[in-house]
Formats: sequence, structure tokens, C-alpha cells
Amino acid sequence: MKKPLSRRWLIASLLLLLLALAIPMAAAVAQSGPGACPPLCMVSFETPSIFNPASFEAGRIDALFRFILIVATLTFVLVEGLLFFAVWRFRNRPAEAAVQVHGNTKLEIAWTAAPAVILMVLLGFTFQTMGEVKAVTGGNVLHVKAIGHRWWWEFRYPDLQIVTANELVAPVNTVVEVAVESVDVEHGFWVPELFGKVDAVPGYTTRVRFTPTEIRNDYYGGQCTQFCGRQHAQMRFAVVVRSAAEFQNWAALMQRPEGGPEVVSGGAAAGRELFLTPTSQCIGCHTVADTTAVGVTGPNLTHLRSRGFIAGGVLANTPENLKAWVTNAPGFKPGTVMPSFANVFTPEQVNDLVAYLNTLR
Ligand code: HEC
Ligand SMILES: [Cu+2]
Repeated sequence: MKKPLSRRWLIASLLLLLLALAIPMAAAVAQSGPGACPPLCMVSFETPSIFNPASFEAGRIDALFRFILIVATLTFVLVEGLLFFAVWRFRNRPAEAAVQVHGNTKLEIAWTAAPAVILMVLLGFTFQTMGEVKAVTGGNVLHVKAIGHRWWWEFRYPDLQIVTANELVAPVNTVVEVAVESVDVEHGFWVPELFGKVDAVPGYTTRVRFTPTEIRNDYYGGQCTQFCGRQHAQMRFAVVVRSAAEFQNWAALMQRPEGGPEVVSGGAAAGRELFLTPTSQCIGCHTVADTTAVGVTGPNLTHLRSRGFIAGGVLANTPENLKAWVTNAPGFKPGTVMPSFANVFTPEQVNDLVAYLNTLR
């Protein structure tokens, strides 16, 4: 008989296993909690869960997932139970030579057929769910284009002439069809509570559909799900679901142009002038409707202050955060194409710029 595994080795591998578990756990604990905020405290989206479906499609996917989970759990318990039972019941005690048998046809047919039947059932339900999630719908559809940029999402409503960023606003109980695109690298578009993942592939349009069933005026959390570079983890977005009437109000607000020079005064007027001066660079990358700012590298700022978040859902849209962002955007998101203006503008100039940005509602 072989010598049993030395106790020393057993203890050593057990310790190693514990250590391997302890390191990521310690890291997770160190990161969570309100006290653990880094110097520049970023917004943390409440962790969205696929188990809280808030759209018809997510509900169907959730139901399918639960069904598969139950079938898989029962199969697991049955198979492992039989395995452990066999190991215990037929253990080699007292030691004797094994009896040689030549298979059991009935048993072999049974354990081939049973998994095949289970898989066919799962396949059937999967096809059914795919049909429900993809089914073409009639007239009442809202078309939205989601365009991935490093590292933020642009949202366009082609039928409503609206361009915005970081926040997709949708009316409740309406089919929303999102055409997903990318201008640079591959991104992933996912809101766990509303729809499954879709990739944003440069040069292609992929589509996803969802019908939100619950109003949520704060947001459903969304996340880029394909590694797209340094700030991939900071490429988030929000979906806001409003009542039909509130959506109409929102759309009407979004269709207004910028107020023009008449509506700003004081610091905001100086800020507007600075913003629109080509040498300040802002207009090369940002659009403000009905001004000379027509850049498309960064988010459209026409109704900036109507949004809850900036910088890919990373910072709450407050005047303080706007000031910090405009001063030194790469300080929040190293690698972003928006340059630091820390050595370009005086603090007064930044104040003026932010005073102007505050008028963009
Ligand atoms: C070279 C291009 C570029 C220039 C120049 C630039 N920006 Fe940006 N800006 C961006 C990009 C890209 C983002 C989005 C970054 C991200 O979220 O990862 C951004 C984000 C912003 C945001 C947050 C908007 C939002 O919805 O997330 C504000 C506000 C802003 N820029 C203001 C300015 C101002 C004011 C200037 C001029 C002083 C300026 N930017 C110059 C590219 C630029
Ligand atoms: Cu991305």
C-alpha cells in the first residue's frame, strides 16, 4: 500500500489555500465601507442585481435563469448524492479484490438519455425566452442610440433630436430599442436590472431592447462590460425611468437650445466668453447647441446640469465636482483625452467657466 500523504504536506497546502482565500477577501473588505473613500471620493452605484428585474425582458431572463438554477441544483444534489452514497456504501472494507463486470446496458442508456432530455428542456425554454426578448414590436417604440467612447456613453434620440451623455432617460412601459455603437474600441453595454449584455463593436450596430416596468427617478446602474482601457471600470452610466408625462417634459427641456448671451451675466458671462474662445480648447471637444461649440470628442454640454452624473457616472454633477473636473480631469480619470487646465486657467477663470456651465440646464 502507498504511504498516506504526509501530514506536513497536508497542513502546508491547507494554509496555502486559506492564504489564497484571505488575500482577495482582505482586499474586498479594505475597499468597502464609507471610511474607505480615496482622497477623491467617487460616486458608488448601488450594486445592480439581475435578480431585481425591472423590465419585461429582464423579467423573462430572470425567470429562465432561476429555472435553470433549480434544475442544475437538483441535478447536482442527485448526482453528487449518488456518488457519495456509492463511495460510502461500497467502500473496500474489508479489503478484497474488485469483481469485474462488463457494463450495464440499461443503466448506460438511462444516464445518456436523462442529461439529453434535461438539456433539450433547457434549450426549449431558452429559445422561448430569446423569442420573447427579441420579438419585434409595433408602433410605440422609442429609438435610442448608445455610442461608447473612452470612457463615457453618448445617448442620441434620433427621432427627438436629443443628444446627451451618461444618462439614458426612458418612459415607463414603453419599448426602448437601443442601437449600440462605438467610436473607438470595443465596449460592453449592460444594465443588469433592465437587459442583458450587448457588445459595442466599432463599425457595427448591435441592438438591445427593453421595456421598463418600474419608474425610477434616481437611476438603474449601468456598466461597460468589455475591457476598453485604463478607465474601463470608470465607464458607467445611468438609466432613468420616468412616467410618460415626465418623459415628455424632459424631452421638451432637452430640445431647447442654449439661452444665448442674454441670459448670462457676471461671472457666467465671462465664463461663456472664455468657453467659446477657441484658444481655451473647450469648443474643439464639446458641443453646446446654437453656439460655436460643435466638438464631438467629449459629452454634449447643452443641458449638462440636467444630468445627475458627469465623467462616465463617476462624479456627482455638483458645482464643486465640476470645478475640480474642469481644473484637472486627468486627476480623476488618468488617460482621458480631456486635458488638465490646472496650469492654464486661474482659479477665477475656472470659477467663471463653472458659473457658465451651471447655466446649462
Ligand atoms: C481634447 C478634448 C477635450 C477638451 C479640450 C475639453 N474636454 Fe471636457 N471632456 C472631454 C471628454 C472626453 C470628456 C469625458 C471624459 C470621461 O467621462 O471619461 C469631457 C468631460 C467634460 C465634462 C463633464 C461632462 C459629462 O457629462 O461628463 C465637462 C463639464 C467638461 N468636459 C468641460 C470642459 C471645459 C469647460 C473645457 C474647456 C476648458 C473642456 N471640457 C475641454 C474632452 C475634452
Ligand atoms: Cu468601455
